[in-house]
Amino acid sequence: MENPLTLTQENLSIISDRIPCPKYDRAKLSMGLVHIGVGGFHRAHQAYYTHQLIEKFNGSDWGICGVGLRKADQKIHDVLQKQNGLYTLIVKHPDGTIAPQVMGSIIDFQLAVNSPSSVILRLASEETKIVSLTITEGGYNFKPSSGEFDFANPDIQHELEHPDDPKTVYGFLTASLKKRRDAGLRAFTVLSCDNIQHNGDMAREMLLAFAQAQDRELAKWIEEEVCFPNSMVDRITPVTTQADIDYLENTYQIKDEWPVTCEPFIQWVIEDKFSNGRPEFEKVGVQFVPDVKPYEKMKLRLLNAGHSVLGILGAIHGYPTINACIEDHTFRTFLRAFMDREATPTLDELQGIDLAAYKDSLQERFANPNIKDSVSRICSESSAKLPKFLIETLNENLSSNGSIQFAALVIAAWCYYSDKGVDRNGDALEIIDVMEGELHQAAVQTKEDPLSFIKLKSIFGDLSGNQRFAQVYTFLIQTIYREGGVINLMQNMLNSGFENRDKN
Ligand code: CS2
Repeated sequence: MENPLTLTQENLSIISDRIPCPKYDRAKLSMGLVHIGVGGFHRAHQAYYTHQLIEKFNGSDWGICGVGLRKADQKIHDVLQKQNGLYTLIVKHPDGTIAPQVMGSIIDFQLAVNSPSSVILRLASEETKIVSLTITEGGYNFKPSSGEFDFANPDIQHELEHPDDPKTVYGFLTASLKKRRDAGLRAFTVLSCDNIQHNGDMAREMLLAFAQAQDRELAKWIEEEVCFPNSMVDRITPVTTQADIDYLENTYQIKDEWPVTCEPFIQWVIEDKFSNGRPEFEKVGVQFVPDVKPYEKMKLRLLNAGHSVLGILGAIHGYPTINACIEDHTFRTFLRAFMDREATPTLDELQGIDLAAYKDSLQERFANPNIKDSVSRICSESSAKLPKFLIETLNENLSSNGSIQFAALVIAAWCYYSDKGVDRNGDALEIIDVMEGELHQAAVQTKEDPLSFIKLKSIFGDLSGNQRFAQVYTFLIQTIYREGGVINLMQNMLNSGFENRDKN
């Protein structure tokens, strides 16, 4: 048995006898990319594409400097520092094949809370051409129901008054863009990679709102100089488990403290508008298009919403993973009915895409038995996700008098989930949401007022005032509380027992 080796640059030549490792000289890479928010997704997606580009097409200008803005990023900072930015990407195929590979594209990592000034300098450096973001749906600092920038956030207040002591992404972007302007450098591109429709437009709108309040002249420069391409990103990346870490050590004698696992599927569609050059990502399969909007809407409303449909209903029902949900005929059929009857009618025309095949492929991806994507990951931060993934679809169907019952059931189930905090077997649910307290408070009042949950305006807007929705929702929520579950309702809906009730 070989010696377990810690994944570091020094050990790479030995490790490369065990699994594929970077073949390029990492010391020679420039840091053209700075990425804010280095989670599992970034490491399975953008950093993977970048690794491929560097390795196969000599994209040596595009090494990545990771940046963490939150205290919680300390752990990834420490691990990546210790491992010289190296980590293992473990691709898990549906047939059971497992393909681990060491990624080398991240060459530095900086933690903003430790040293805000060095993060500003990195962003302001001439070497930096693109600043990409995965800061989560909640990180954009907009009010979910109105879409306006939330100036009440104390961190935003702080950085408006202290531009040299930024806290949020907006403070860091303005502080560094100001330095670039003053030094006569070109602006970088801001490339959002979050699951938000029109993510680039959103980043632009929010950054400009902030910059206008901080420094009007600078805001004008940003408006003219910075490009914010919209992009659609896709790769299912479950939370890393101890079993993944053990697998590498037991099978390959590699000690990697934080590998990433993912499915084989990967997709990135980006609008081709950049302020300061870009990697030739098309060489490694990225699609550059003039308008990404139809693609992102399709992905958010089918894949992400589909995940939430399964995750929330599955959590209450006691399923731990998305593939366990999909194996259940009722869940699988319910998901398809939601996609066909409620999500699809709201999509724009998609040239060259066979939607039926896309939906089939989602079902297959969700069914991958080796991914074991936990429903708790999917349900995490639902207060930021559902307004984007599900509620917009629901509102459009209310306007067009389309079907609403499938989405309404998910929202009613989310209320029950937030109230009870246990599944149907009485086992505690792992609820991760910044609004957990407010959601619980609103949900526990359901018995007195069936609409109490959907009166949370910051999430649902005026939904409780919509008579048709209120009627459907009241019926559903009362049935869930009476029956202590969702499965009968799901079956009834599929047998069309409820379909007609849903029409005005
Ligand atoms: C998931 C996404 O956050 C979620 O709930 O739907 O993380 C999803 O797995 C990715 O967007 C896949 O590309």
